[in-house]
Amino acid sequence: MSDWNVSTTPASPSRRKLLAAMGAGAGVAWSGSALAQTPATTLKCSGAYTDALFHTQNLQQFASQVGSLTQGATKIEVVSNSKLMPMKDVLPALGKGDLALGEIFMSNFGQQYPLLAIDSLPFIVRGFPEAQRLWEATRQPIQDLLQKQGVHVLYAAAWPGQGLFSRAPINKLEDLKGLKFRVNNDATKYIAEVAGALPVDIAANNLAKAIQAGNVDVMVTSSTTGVDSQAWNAMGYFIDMRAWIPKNLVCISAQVWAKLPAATKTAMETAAKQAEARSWQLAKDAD
Ligand code: PCA
Repeated sequence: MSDWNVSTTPASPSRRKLLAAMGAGAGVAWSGSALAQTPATTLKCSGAYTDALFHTQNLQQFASQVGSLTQGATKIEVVSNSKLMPMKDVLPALGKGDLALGEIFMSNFGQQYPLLAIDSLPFIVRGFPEAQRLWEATRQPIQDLLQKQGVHVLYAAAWPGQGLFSRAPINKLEDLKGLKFRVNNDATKYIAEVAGALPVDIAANNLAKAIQAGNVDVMVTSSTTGVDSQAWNAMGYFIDMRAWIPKNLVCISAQVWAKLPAATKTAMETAAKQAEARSWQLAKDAD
């Protein structure tokens, strides 16, 4: 396991007291002296989006809640904007234990794990309540699938419905022919191919630059990503299709998870539950 993703520092005397109190309160079977020696652990978390985006803010809130619930014993350092690694590398890195935590766009991994493409099938859900039901129905198999890859799912975070942005009006399928169609999963790639467009795979954090450079004519994404990538500078047309409501998954390496003290696991589960509930509300508000 690389040490740049998990680091430890000695516990300060005041934190040691808090740790001892927390351990006792949570019924954790650690002695005061064992806790006194427990170093603070910092876990790095790879975020795929800009600081201003609601997903990153929610992730930061999750991280700071874990910090406060563990009285500073476990700190999560969110590194946003894929500065640690490209999002496509996050799942394998978590599986190998080279990365502690990370946020991924679930359907981006649909080619490798078809189950992860389930929330990006067009027109399967017609709104947030149905999207939530789809998640409830698929959460367990998705968790089981990723667990086998060495990845423990903490929470899912929804995006607003996906619409079509374009430089020129799109009235029929043929209007997409030959256009540079930005893709971020199998669903968008398939649509681009069927329409005779040119699929260009661009991560969300590189989208603003790509649009500005003229490398994207059309894309299917949320209103929030449209704003985040300043799509209006180049794309004056938007069809509010709400074709699917995809999700991010925030995950921890199963190797890292297995080594966490029980109280930290409980703190992470509590914070994850709240982050998941917040994300659905944030997605609705942002739309
Ligand atoms: N924005 C991200 C994922 C879905 C969305 O709305 C993107 O376009 O990659």
